[in-house]
Amino acid sequence: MITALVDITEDFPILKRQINGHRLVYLDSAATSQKPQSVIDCITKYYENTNANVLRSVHTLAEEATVAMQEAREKIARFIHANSYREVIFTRGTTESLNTIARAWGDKFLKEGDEIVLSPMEHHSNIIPWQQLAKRKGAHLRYIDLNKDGTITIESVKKQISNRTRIVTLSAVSNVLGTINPIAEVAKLAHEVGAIMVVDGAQSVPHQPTDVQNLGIDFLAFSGHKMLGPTGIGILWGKEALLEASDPVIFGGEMIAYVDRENATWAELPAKFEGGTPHIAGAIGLGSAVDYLNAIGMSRIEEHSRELAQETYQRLEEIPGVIVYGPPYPRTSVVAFNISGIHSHDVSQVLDAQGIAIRAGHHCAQPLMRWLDVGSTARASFYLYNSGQDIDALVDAIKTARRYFKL
Ligand code: 7TS
Repeated sequence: MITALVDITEDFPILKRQINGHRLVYLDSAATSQKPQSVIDCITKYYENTNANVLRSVHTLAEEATVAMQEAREKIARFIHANSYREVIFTRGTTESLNTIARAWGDKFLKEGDEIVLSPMEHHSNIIPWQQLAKRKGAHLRYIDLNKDGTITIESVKKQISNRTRIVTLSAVSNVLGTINPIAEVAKLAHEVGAIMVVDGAQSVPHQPTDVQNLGIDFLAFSGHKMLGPTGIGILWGKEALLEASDPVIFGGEMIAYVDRENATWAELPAKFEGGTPHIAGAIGLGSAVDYLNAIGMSRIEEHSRELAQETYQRLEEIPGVIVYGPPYPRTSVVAFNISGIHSHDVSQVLDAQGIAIRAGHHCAQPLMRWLDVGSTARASFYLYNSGQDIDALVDAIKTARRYFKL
């Protein structure tokens, strides 16, 4: 039996809740993770003791807040093996990070006729910014073919990459299929033709060790709220030289070096990309989440997320009438499925009545839904507080749902 990696009742107050008379079984961490007490306390303590704006005033509180935010930034830089804290930019999350890359690098360097290579398994936030960029520039999108099981092969990537490719962008882990994509190999192919490699790490950074040097990538986007941190904070990491070469996209306070009536020059990294008062409590809270993840160990978390997803895949596939999407192995953290004869929203509702929280819908991946030839799926997603007991609860509830719908 797979056991949770953490003491759930000690560390995750929300998991003590009863939902509709049942123990809460939270299987929606791909949408957002729950938060440990230490992160909640860190945010409260910040507002109780330290709250002030950063990088501006020189009083004690302002200095403490500035130092705390800088410490969080450095922690996050170490967590992903960035060369420097200057490469770590605070954003609102993955969506804002990807949009920023498309604007900051894309608007400056993409030209008419250039190509952007991506996959049909991407989340909308790793499709639409590129669609819009392509429209602005007269560039083209090229989609990598998926295998029947939803995986991609290097051969299928090679087919789309050419000397017209300027950007290759790929999620490291799919939020629907649970596939783990060969990022380092794809990055090499991108670099061979002089393209940049962008990675959507929304579902990978929370679940496996991330080393941007080893991956050999150029930009990485991820969200704090999917890795035990607060909502409204995320990271854009980019190679320093590329960030230096790119233009800022949000103009205003604290992102400038010099301003006169007609012109302005930009601040050093990372401030250049952080116009306006940042989400200070969020940044510090994310630093605290990184401490918590480090204390458990990302390798252990990786093993746990894979075990849970792989076992769930097997268990669901054994239930008559259940269709599971994506490969059985290797996979991590998410398992999307349908029960034939029941709409995924009804599945979700019947499960909720038994205290089980899953997501149903298109998961912000409509091109992938079309590729799967379904309107929607149900999806169970896991994290370090889940256990084999939660899989048992899910399996039992699905069996109950089938009986309820007389299937
Ligand atoms: N990319 C991937 C792969 C994602 O899974 C998500 C969010 C995003 C980008 C966007 O992240 P955000 O923090 O900017 O919103 N995915 C999901 C999901 O699967 N269910 O709800 C949100």
